[in-house]
Amino acid sequence: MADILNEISENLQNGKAKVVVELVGKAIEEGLPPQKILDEGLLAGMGVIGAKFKANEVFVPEVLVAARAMNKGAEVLKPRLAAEGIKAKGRAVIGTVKGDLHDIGKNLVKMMMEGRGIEMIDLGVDVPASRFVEAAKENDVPIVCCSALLTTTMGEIKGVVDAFKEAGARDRVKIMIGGAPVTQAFCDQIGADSYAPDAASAAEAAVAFI
Ligand code: B1M
Repeated sequence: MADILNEISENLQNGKAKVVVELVGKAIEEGLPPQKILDEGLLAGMGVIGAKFKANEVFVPEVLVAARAMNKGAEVLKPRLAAEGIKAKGRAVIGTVKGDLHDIGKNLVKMMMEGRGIEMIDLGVDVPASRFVEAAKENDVPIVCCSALLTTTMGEIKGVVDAFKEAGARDRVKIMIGGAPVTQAFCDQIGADSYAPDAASAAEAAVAFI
């Protein structure tokens, strides 16, 4: 069992998206729990890449292909990560804030929320604050999710909170936030509604709001 998870992790680190997709499929067939495949295969591989990136042992191109393999592998898991038997109705907008191109965490949050029956309007990455407001209004959604992975872009989340205030729409939405540098203290400080440290708790909180 550990072998296939290691293989997933190693192929992800080498950016072999096609092999990762095949191995994730095989792990599912072998009956491994999807959350285990995600945590100990895909995210374990991403963790190694993250540490090597920090230590200047790998660079942006290697990280990009690993990220692509991560997203492809996660797509295979998507239908299986849905919590069985639980159906929450509702819609939410999600995006990575302006200046930030990281989308793996956002995609996982989206996936987990979809798994809980929430229809997700994905604005992608590098999303200006005004776009979050427009999309929430256009689609009449009660939840807005912001992701930020850089210390230099997490301040943009405050921009989103302020943009909703300026548009007179702050009380119509719950603003949920997350991403590696984001904390509960930051959430309280900028006046967002909810901080989630991971995708599963974000989905849990969204269901509770709805
Ligand atoms: Co970037 N990068 N990166 N990078 N990158 C980090 C974030 C960094 C920590 C690496 C490092 O130095 N150790 C560092 C930031 C340092 C800092 O700000 N203090 C960094 C840097 C510096 C940069 C560049 C500036 C590098 C450069 O160009 N010199 C550059 C910036 C580009 C930009 O955005 N403008 C850059 C670029 C990139 C790539 C494009 C190469 C690639 C992104 C590809 C992609 O996303 N498609 C990349 C990657 C992959 C990383 C690391 C290695 C991995 C991030 C990741 O996907 N983690 C990262 C190192 C690390 O984090 N250890 C790093 C896995 C993911 C599942 O976790 O996103 O935290 P995470 O999501 C979690 C939770 O945080 C939470 O749930 C998720 C799942 O449980 N969550 C939410 C996330 N969003 C949420 C929203 C919610 C709720 C929960 O709303 C409700």
